[in-house]
Amino acid sequence: MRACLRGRAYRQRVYSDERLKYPLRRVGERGEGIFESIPWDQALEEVASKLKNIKEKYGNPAILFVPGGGNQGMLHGVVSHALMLHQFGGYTRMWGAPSYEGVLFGSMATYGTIMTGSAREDFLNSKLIIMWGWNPANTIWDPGTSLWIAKAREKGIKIIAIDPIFTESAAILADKWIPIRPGTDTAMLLAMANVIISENLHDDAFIEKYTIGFDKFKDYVMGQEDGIEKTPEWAEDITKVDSKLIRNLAREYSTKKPATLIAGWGPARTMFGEQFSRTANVLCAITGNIGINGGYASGFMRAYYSRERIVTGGKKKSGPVKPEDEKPKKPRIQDNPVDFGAPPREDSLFKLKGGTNPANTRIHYNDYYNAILEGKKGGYPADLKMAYIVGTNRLNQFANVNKGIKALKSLDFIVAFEQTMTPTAQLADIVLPVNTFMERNDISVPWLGSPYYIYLNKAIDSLYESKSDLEICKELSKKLGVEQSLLDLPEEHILRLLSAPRKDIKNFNKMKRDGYYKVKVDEPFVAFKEQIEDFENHPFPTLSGKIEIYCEHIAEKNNPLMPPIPKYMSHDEHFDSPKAKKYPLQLLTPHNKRRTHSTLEKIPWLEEVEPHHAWTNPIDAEKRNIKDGDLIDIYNVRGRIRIPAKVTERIIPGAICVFQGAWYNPNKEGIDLGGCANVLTNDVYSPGGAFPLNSSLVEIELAPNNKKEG
Ligand SMILES: Nc1nc2c(c(=O)[nH]1)N[C@H]1C(S)=C(S)[C@@H](COP(=O)(O)OP(=O)(O)OC[C@H]3O[C@@H](n4cnc5c(=O)[nH]c(N)nc54)[C@H](O)[C@@H]3O)O[C@H]1N2
Ligand SMILES: Nc1nc2c(c(=O)[nH]1)N[C@H]1C(S)=C(S)[C@@H](COP(=O)(O)OP(=O)(O)OC[C@H]3O[C@@H](n4cnc5c(=O)[nH]c(N)nc54)[C@H](O)[C@@H]3O)O[C@H]1N2
Ligand SMILES: [Mo]
Repeated sequence: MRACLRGRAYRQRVYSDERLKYPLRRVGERGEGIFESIPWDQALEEVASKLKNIKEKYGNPAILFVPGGGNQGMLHGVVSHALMLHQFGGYTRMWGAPSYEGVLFGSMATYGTIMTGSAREDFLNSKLIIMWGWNPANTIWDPGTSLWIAKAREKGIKIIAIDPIFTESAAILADKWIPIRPGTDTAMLLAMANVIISENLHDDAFIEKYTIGFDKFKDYVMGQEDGIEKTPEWAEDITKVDSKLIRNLAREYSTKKPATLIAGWGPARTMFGEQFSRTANVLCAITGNIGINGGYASGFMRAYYSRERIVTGGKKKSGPVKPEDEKPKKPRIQDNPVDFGAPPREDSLFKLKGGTNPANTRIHYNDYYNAILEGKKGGYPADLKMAYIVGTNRLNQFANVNKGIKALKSLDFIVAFEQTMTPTAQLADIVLPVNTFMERNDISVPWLGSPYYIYLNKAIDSLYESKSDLEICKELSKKLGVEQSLLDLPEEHILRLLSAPRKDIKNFNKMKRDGYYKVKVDEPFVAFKEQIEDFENHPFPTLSGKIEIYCEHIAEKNNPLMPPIPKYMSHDEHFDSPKAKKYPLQLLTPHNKRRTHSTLEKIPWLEEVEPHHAWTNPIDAEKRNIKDGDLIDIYNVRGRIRIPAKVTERIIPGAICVFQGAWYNPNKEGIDLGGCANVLTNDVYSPGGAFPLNSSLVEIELAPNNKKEG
């Protein structure tokens, strides 16, 4: 394992002047950014008294917990705060993960599980690898991913990248780049299915034995259902991908068995993103590429790193489970008392364990500004009075920043636990300095399919007056008068307790000594091997026990925008919507190599890596008289940002790319000179829960005077 460029630059962040040094209290107007430093005890006293007052006056649901992914360890960050607040009676929480909600829905609907990935080593058994909206050279995914793809390429395995952007992965890992119009991938996948079915290239025996609903899908794909056959020619108009190319790729994918189709999370971070994910899963199924070495089921793409923990399938485990309706015996991180007894949301896949995220919560994470602004009158479950913000630059990282400012300003109280003065923290009443993972002990757990636990041992003492989340919660608990049986223990003791249920960690002391622990496996994991090899004893964990091309659970919802078989649909921020006349460009907001979201902004070494520019194709630039390096405005009804243009053929015409994570920094007219993508994105969500952060229409123009300000 090697650190990525962000890991290597992290030391500059630890010692950065941007670090918060003392507890701060707002003195100016909210958002003005004027604070005074105050002693810790006083700051925590104030937070505790606000929490108690609001609880007394309005009840726990008036407290909105706003957690984020700033810390990925087992203990610090969100975990400590959630455990404490549960003992305090809970809070209103939100459902939906921006990373993957559409993919989660698609994975659950098709397979009934998120454990659908395979070990990276297995790439070497494939004959063709399609990276569909996936850029691991930049986003890493788990350590070793790029290395294994590079090894596959060395071995002569053909690798194709399908992405509106010529990404780092397309450039260095792939043999071929297929540019595609954003948000239209489902149409291309359907056209591939059309070719495969028309030319009888599908795997009949596999379909018959392991899937349900193929006939209904076939009717749709062949045009029986709606009179439109989903041919490559039909898809060419929509996707801008040559029909011959679609036809050839369909033939190649279905005949070069085994083949790997990796349907990424980026194309699913769109309106109807769940349809993309489901259609890709269906393509894997009808070609029989599931449960075999060198094949790939796509889906959520989580892989087991330990044979012991394989729980998919098995007669007892599959089938419906009860919604979360009982109070558990011991406090657990996921158990928020405010949610106990709440019935599952109608639109969720609540009959499937893990089918939604989580099923008994009412406010979608991308809808919470409306929830704050409208409260119970607007049909939301609570009138929200305070925001408790931990480990997230929420304002910057979620859609519709301008609405967010209005919503956050309307609250009675905001506390943020942060390391730097982010645009979100700027809006808080109290900002508390948290230390970094270099200044405390924690354990990071494997992401998706990696076999590595990493012991994040404390390297230096806390800088300035910063404290760890655990230390803060220990003190705040006392002031709140809540009993903390778990949090009161010493840090290492808690870590031992939290890692105990993870049977993969066979030797805690060894992990601590070596700094990491690699889980040993007999053979690299391949999802659904048991199902395919011994179906009688290992049904799929869906309601039918089979791969669901048609999902009855979804059919029951009777929602045309959530069809029981996957479909291609347009929406009002799509290239063909009436809005596109005024705002003709499709905005992409992917993850950038020089930041982790908004973390690591303002780190000199990383600033050198790539300036924050808007990527625009020469065809679009020329029409608007924009030259490389010109300062441009990117705008729509939600707002306006001003950054330089990078005119490049690395992006398909009609699309524009503003990497997410740059810090919101408005001038006096409210134009964002920082180039925060979420000034332009829409705070709505797809019927399956996907965050449409890659589905916004915008227009661009030269900035007045074309000179840099601010
Ligand atoms: N460097 C870096 N790495 C990270 C992160 C980071 O911030 N920085 N964040 C981490 C986190 S939390 C997550 S969730 C993951 C996210 O990982 P991903 O979701 O995979 O990352 P993205 O870059 O958003 O999207 C991947 C690709 O999808 C493409 N894409 C977007 N829309 C479409 C579309 O409509 N069609 C097609 N075909 N392609 C499309 C983008 O151009 C991009 O190249 O990354 C993780 N890794
Ligand atoms: N337009 C657009 N927006 C996106 C995305 C996209 O693709 N497009 N991707 C989305 C995705 S996938 C994700 S996961 C989100 C991520 O969004 P966020 O979870 O908000 O991630 P960051 O911006 O990295 O903010 C994390 C914050 O946590 C702080 N922090 C770090 N460590 C700790 C700690 O130990 N304790 C505490 N209390 N704080 C800490 C950091 O200083 C930082 O400010 O962004 C989403 N936003
Ligand atoms: Mo994410």
